[in-house]
Amino acid sequence: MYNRRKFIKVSAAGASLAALSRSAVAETLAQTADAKFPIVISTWDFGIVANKEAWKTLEKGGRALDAVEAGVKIPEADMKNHTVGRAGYPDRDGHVTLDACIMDDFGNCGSVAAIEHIAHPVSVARLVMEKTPHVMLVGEGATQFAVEQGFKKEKLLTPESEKAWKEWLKTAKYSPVINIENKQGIPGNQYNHDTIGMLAIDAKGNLSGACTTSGMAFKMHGRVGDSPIIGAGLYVDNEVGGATSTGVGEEVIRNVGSFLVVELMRQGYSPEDACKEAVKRIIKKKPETAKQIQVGFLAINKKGEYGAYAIQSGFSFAVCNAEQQDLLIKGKSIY
Ligand code: SD4
Repeated sequence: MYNRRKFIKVSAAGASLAALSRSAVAETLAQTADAKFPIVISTWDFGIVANKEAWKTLEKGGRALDAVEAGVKIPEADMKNHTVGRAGYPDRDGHVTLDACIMDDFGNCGSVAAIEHIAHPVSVARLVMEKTPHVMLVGEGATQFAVEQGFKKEKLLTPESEKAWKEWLKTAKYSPVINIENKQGIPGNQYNHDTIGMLAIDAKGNLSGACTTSGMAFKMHGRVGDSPIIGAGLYVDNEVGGATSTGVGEEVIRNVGSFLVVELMRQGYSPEDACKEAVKRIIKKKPETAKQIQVGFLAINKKGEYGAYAIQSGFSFAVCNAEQQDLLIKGKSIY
């Protein structure tokens, strides 16, 4: 018979085994020849400089969570970058509203959406995770929380952004263009990129991710995309891997894209195949819409293997590990 004493003994052993197993698994992986970490990967060309910053933490044996926060703060601070952070393009009413989220190896997560006047939304998201009982704060509540935490309230609309917005107002036509920055020659914008999604595995084999954006330029006031939504723009499961997305957020949200990619990896898909399958789901649901838009996924598994897939060509991602700090890879695409 299963008596109470025995049960307590067994469950205590089980508990300590569970506590042990996480680090034990990580250490075992760290020792195997094919384990490729520490490593950090992120979306688009500007991922190179963001990864370099994250690497400073990873190479010292620091935590992946600290690495991804530090990494994505680079494009958030870049005044030439009009798709992420402080110099992001405004919505159609002239408000710069930012979205960001972060997720750690324990499944903790934090997020802010449509936050205004704060240059580093990813750091606010981290504090939502660490200092509140909530996962997500939006709009004025998010700004209020940030100010309470000591963030500086600033005017984010730059002269270039304002000029681009006024130009847009002449036609006021909202039609997200595929890899928009590359094609439209928007004044002041030198990059071909959008949202930054970053995934890292630290030397202990633990994963974290972050995602930050100003969202689709000239969106409706109050519009929130996939980037701050856990499961859509970002998902991390320390047993399996992590995924992040870029592109038209509405289609990613409809398919809970990043969660889907991680679940596919759990079933045995490689990171690239998992991203491809998620892209195919988006296309299958709305084939006509999909032809007109870009969505890309980037993923990494627990072993440090990575891959990406997008609807359209032109999606790039950056990889940084002990061997290479500035590797840029062209993501495969359906079209
Ligand atoms: C959004 N996914 O707000 C973001 C923006 C983006 O390419 O990544 N654009 O929908």
